[in-house]
Amino acid sequence: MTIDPTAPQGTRAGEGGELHQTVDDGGARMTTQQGIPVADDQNTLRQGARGPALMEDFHFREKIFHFDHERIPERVVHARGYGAHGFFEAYEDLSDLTCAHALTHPGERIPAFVRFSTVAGNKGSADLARDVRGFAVKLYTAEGNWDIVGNNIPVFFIQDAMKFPDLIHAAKQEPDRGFPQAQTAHDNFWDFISWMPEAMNMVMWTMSDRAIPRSFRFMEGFGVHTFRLVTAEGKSSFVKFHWKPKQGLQSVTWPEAVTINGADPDFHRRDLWDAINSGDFPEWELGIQVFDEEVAEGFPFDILDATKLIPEELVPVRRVGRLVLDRMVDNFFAETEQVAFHTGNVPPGVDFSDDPLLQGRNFSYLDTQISRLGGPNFTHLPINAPKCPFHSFQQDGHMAMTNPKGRANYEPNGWGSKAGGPREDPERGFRSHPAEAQGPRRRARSETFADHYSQARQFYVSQTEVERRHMADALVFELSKVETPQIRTRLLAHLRNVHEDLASAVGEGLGMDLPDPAPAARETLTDLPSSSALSILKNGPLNFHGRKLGILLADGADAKAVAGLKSAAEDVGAMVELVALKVGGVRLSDGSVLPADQRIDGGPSVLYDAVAIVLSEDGARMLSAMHPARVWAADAWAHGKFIAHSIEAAPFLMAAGLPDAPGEGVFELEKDTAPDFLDACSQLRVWDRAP
Ligand code: HDE
Repeated sequence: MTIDPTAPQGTRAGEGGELHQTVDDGGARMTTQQGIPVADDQNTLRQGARGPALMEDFHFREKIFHFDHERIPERVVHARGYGAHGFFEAYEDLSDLTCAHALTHPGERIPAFVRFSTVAGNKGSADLARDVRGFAVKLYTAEGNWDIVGNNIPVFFIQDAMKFPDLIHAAKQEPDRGFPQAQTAHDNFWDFISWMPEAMNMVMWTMSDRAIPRSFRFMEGFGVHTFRLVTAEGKSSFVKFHWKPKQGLQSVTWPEAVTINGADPDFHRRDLWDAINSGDFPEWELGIQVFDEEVAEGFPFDILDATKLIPEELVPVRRVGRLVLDRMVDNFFAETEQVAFHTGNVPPGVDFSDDPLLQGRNFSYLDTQISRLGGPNFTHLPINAPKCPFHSFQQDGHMAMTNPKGRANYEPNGWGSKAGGPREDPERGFRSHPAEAQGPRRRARSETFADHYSQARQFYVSQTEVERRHMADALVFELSKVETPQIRTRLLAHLRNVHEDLASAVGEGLGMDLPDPAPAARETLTDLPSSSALSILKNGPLNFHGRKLGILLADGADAKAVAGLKSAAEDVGAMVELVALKVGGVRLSDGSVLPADQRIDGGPSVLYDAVAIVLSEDGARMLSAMHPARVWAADAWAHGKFIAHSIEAAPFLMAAGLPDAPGEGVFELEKDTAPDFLDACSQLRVWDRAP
């Protein structure tokens, strides 16, 4: 091993001057953290083969000491997350709206890191909890990091950051019993909500299928708050940020979510990992809704109220750039766990509005890193460090890793332009928009925030029939887990203000009479028009690209049919998994052995967007006698999936409980071609069939 005395501090020897978050140790000589070569990493140093361990064993002590301190506190919310790298590029120069470098240099690729997350569950909880998904984007722009710390839902539960700890306390495990984990289906959450009518719009979203996405790739992202764009001349406009997935929207159903959480708690992580590693890079377009003060005053709601959105029919979403995720992390801890987002990270050209939720967040995101990442130098971690030059007089602290040379550590100083350290830049430096504010200092909620139901109702009426049914089912499920009848009653009273149909469906499902409507803070309920953008089913995919086909096989399956299905699926950019009784695989009709990806109990049909069942007569007979196989097919049918099958598999489908003439969405491979089947699969479900 050579020693490189000039290697910069903070890197392993010989690795150059950049910040490194991962190193390749493959094949290298093992050393202690002090670089002492290790001869034996299997046995502690002891006095005699059966004697006591010795304190002088510095290698053992270092190893155990480090292990003992491997964990850092998980995020207080959004603990479970999954990140990936990529880039953002603007389509056009938006200098008429902003001087932000990222939005004025079309085609320039700006490195990006995105972390998706659930909110309520702990780090080890399951991916398909009914929950909001975090959609946090860090753009490493030429003028500093720009974080859009958003969610997959465009509104929020509360209007004032003061209530955030209460909301989260109520949503997470109850403090005496320590459960339930990663779900809102319990008394404390619904008790809190029942006293907070402002949450009603958000509750509509979380009780919709938006809260059980099929994949991170198939969901939208929203900046939620109103922000500002500011030009070089200081002209400011209001803006809402959107991320529109090119993959189309898709969710699973609740009964599927419940099964997926057991069969593959990492369903969303695995999906992103598989897609990106197979070269199928998910992509979102950055959308902006831009408006000025005058337009804002014409809305029947307040643009500073984060429980409201701006319907796309009122202000269209202009697509101004794209975000592509094309690289998984090298090390989960170094990148996904240590990444620190902050709503306060905005470059020149982007600014805040007076949304009281946003203002509170601007404190919290910096503050929380002190207990999570251990001190103020978390910005030195490579995943958090800007990729543009950065120079400040902030110094010292735990784990300071990038430290300035020289004498000057304050300013103004008289040490000259080079020795005196960094200097302000009045030209390009960040300047806050000089918005004027007035009014007496008091703890108050604006009257303009008081309509709690109109947009909740708008969301409900914008859904398809199927989606409305799912919302009612979700509310019935959640409120049936609530043990205190008064809480359910209070909720029903709010639902009556949202929509009578929804209230009666939920009352019926709970077996409860409807109470009087809750008294509203403001009597006026505006009947806002339905908005297609709010429905998932109206914004589904155009084809089966990026979706997953599960093929159930048994010995004797027709080799040509299997090969035809696989290649047709690959042609449309879908993934294929083979499911069989044994993971070793099946012997096909031509005598070849085809290994399976999943054993039948590890690959239930809920994991797939569509299924095919290719069996010989013998195979059909064998599987008909097997409970897990029958459930596999019965579930696919009950969940409205498209099913293709060999003609010989028909008796098996009947044994699984499918009707004699299964009708729409069921394809016989001898009659319909595999490409026809996959074409039909782009509709994803036959909703009439689902119970
Ligand atoms: Fe967060 N939120 N939040 N939040 N939030 C955090 O910051 C907070 C809110 C969101 O992948 C924490 O670094 C307050 C809205 C995401 O690392 C914390 C309020 C939206 C993530 C925090 C909100 C979000 C967080 C915990 C009310 C959507 C995960 C760890 C005023 C627009 C980021 C951390 C990641 C994380 C505070 C409300 C999105 C404690 C006080 C609204 C995506 O700082």
